[in-house]
Amino acid sequence: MPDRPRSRRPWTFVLVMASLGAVSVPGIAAGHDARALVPTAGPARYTTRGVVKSFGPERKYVNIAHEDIDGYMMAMTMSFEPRSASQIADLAPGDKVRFTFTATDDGRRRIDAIAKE
Ligand SMILES: [Cu+2]
Repeated sequence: MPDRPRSRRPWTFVLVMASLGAVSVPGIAAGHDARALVPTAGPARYTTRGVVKSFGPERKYVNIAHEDIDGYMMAMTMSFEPRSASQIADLAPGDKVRFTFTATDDGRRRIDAIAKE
């Protein structure tokens, strides 16, 4: 198999970089700024501690005051979705927990594991 002509490679590189959003275009500068607030691309998993504050209807989610999450966000209260109802069935407001969750591209946070401390 002969090598591909080298003259084509720079063009391919530009296409790849453009598809990754690495080539800036003035018209979409604001979009780039917004994305810069998201620390990682693609699903990312984090482990942290927190205090259970409240639950959503039918325990579809749990609001947890979490500690600083390195590389993700500072301490705050936010919602996390269990993967199954049994994951958070025995939790109550005020419980201290340690948990691992996955942050997905669509802004959801799914609990992978959670346990009282
Ligand atoms: Cu948060």
